[in-house]
Amino acid sequence: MLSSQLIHIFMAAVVLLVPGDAQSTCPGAIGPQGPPGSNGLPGMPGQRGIQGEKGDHGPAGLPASQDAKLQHDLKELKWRITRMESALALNGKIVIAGSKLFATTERTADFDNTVRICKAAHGSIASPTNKEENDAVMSFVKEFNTYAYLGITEGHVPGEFQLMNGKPLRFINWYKNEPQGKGAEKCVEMYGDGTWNDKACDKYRLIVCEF
Ligand SMILES: [Ca+2]
Repeated sequence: MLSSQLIHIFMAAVVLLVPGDAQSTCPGAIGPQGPPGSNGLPGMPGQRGIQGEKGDHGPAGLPASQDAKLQHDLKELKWRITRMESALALNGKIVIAGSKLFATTERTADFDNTVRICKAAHGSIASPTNKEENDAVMSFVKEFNTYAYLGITEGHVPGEFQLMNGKPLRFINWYKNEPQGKGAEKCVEMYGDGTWNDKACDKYRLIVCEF
């Protein structure tokens, strides 16, 4: 009992006698809380995360032949293109011959510019390879009463003409006694009757392109 009292007295003495911080031992009254500080600067961007695993393949699509919507859309597209072609052909804007479609700008140009203009239109200078195609070009020559250059030029051998891609001619329709330029007439023009004549390339002829 006595020892217990002594311990308490000792502990009280320790608390009183051990020097401490003045503020902690003599705290003043707490002042009013200040306003919140302004927001700090944004932090640095975090590091890029690890790439996730590749996902599973989606379900396989139908083959085009069995895709009803795709088939319907194709049918619709074909129908619309056919109508558009028919309307343009009706106005004489285009002439369809087999798989080719011929058109004229209704203007004239020399050979090089005709090639350039047709190419710029994503086509090429008219190069008939059969009678049907030749007749298609002829229809424009007759309509505008102006000869047209063809996509046929003289090769290295005088008198030997070929298609622009270098392939030999499988169809020819030379006018009587043509070609007779003997190397001096490198290009070919079409007359009003559809026949061909070798001619210098710097004349102005009707621009007819094929697509
Ligand atoms: Ca000639």
